[in-house]
Amino acid sequence: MKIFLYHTPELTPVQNVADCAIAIDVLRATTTIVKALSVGAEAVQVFSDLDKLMQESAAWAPEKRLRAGERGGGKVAGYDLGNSPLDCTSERMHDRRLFMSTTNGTRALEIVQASPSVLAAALINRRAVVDYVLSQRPETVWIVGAGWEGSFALEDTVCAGAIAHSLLAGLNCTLEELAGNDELAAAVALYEQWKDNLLGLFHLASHGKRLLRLDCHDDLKYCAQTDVLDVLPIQREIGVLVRNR
Ligand code: 3SL
Repeated sequence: MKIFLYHTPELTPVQNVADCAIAIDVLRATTTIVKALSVGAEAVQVFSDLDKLMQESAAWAPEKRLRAGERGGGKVAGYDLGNSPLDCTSERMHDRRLFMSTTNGTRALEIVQASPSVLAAALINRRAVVDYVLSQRPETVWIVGAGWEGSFALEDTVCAGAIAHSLLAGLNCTLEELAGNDELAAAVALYEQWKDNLLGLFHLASHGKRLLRLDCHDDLKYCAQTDVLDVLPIQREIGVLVRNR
């Protein structure tokens, strides 16, 4: 197995696909997707484009859908929700499809949607993602960070490092054997340095600071937890993620 890390959708190759693609937007899209599925959402359907989301979701009965729209960290006017995992309660989500568009996270999922196996990962479900990869043993794995508008993000990189760190133990191999590019090796080093203070790292991260300015302290705390939900969002059809476990 070789794992390649791409820090942003813009840096991700488009001329071929990996056997397994893992999209990460720890702050906060993939954390929200995991949480929504954990409390009973029927599926999460992702869009980079807000107009497309409106068009497709209009075909669903209002009591069977929720629309989540985020731009610049804030909720888009006219949407039911923004992008906080803390808004995903079972009362709200139960048996509904969450139609979701965010600034970067849903683009990360979209860029890898042609892969035969597409997963959404965050720190909260790191173990479930690792277990799936260990059970399937794909030859090539791409981890794609959402970043922020084309730039590197510490929180996505540390999560990629957390996944790779756990895979190294599970596969009993060396970093040299596992790492497909330098980015992956650097992500493991970042995780090793910050694994006991992930919330501290989020306070240092530029998007963490952006969310703190928007009063999202509790979101940061929630997103900084590791291995707390045994939920694996996996793509069932293009753009539609369902709970695999
Ligand atoms: O960029 C994204 O996709 C979002 O996750 C950003 S935010 O955390 O909702 O501000």
